[in-house]
Amino acid sequence: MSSVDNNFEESRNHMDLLFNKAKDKILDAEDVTIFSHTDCDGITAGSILSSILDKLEIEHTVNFVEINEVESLDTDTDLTIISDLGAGQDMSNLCKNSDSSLIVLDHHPPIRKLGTQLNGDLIEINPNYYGLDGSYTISGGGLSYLLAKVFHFYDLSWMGILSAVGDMQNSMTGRLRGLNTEILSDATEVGCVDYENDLLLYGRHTRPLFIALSYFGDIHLPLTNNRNECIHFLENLDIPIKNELGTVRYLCDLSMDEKGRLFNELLKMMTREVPHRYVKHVPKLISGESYEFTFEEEYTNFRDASEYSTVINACGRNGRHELGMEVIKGNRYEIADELEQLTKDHRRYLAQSLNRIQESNSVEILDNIQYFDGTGIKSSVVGTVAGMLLNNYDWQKPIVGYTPMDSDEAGYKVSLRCSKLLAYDGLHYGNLVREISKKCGGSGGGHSVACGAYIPEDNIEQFINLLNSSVKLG
Ligand SMILES: [Mn+2]
Repeated sequence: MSSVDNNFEESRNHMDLLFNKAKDKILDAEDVTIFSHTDCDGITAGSILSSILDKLEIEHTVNFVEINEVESLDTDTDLTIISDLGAGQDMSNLCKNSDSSLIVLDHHPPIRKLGTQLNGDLIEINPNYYGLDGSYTISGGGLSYLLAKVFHFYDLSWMGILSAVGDMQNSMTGRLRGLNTEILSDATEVGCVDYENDLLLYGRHTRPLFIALSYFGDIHLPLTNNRNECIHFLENLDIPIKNELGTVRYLCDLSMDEKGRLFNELLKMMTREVPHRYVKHVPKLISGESYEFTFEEEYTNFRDASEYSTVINACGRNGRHELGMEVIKGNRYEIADELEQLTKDHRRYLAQSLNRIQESNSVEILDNIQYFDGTGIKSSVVGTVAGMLLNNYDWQKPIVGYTPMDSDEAGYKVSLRCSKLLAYDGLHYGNLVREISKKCGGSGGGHSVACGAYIPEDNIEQFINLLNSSVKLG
């Protein structure tokens, strides 16, 4: 079977057939090796797979790896499962003889045809085989949950939501779509996830409302980085910034009525700030679904899916993937201090990096893009820093940051971030960066509004110039 099947029901059934085959492989295995990606989706996928095997009491190890490491991986266990990676890589090494079995659960574009066999047994499950776009219909962790589902482990469904949000699958429309909605309905049925229409302010449970508002949006507003202005703005809307007991209020404390007033006022303000062609997209920037884990305490980093994904990303970007996995698997008590220190250090590091770039005035503005040399910033966070800089500069141009790679290899890690509004113009920056990085002897890709590449040391200037000349702004 290699043809693309557009009938959703049939596609879903075929995927389930493969998930059941994978289930049999797992039940037959004495020991299993899991490889997963190092980002939030990958860490969550690894946590789901590990939770499945824990429940089945099957011995296993979990390893978090980068894309460029995949082709040289090796194991001696009966079964290997690779998640959030593998579709785009040569798997013959992990599936080299008749006693080896490999399950690939990836949502990235596949290089093999559906049903390809290698020397060992290969089960590859990928939404793209069925014409379903893996960048918003399901994540690596989502596929891992669908595997958990054939064992009836519905209690892991919330992790599928965490991985989808961590993978920004809801970023363009503000809500989860495709197979993600199946996971969402499982999760609401079990009662571990609640979702509602909400304002898209980051920090629903942990950032005082007026501060959340000062960071709002990927375009520059009169409110941007101006806490006093935000306090005035809320006062004028008759939205108290403190409750009767004098403690500060968070977005999660607002009534629907208050949220409605805030939505209308933000809509007016943003409509004034953006060029006319973007006006119709503005509501999508302000409102969308929020996802909450009902079993987590309110006012913590773990209640809101998007805040939770920040914690997991902080672990991943500091090379502490196993810590992120322990958090997700619920072994939080033993690691609480370590985790708090890590997130604190991470926040401080980001703030320092941001200040350094701003104080040294190192953002260069070209015709169609803006960029900075982020040498000295860890390559794992250069994209986060770029995103934080965006609304302080010209939000109508994508911003690109680069820094030497953390590893010994010579070359630059490049990250691009842009306002969602630019993506609504129809240019997919992830695809553009993929093409241009290839021309420069590197590799790259990613989402439309957040993507990256590896570029050989001598070609960074060529990359910047090619990108600048390929972007045509409206
Ligand atoms: Mn992913």
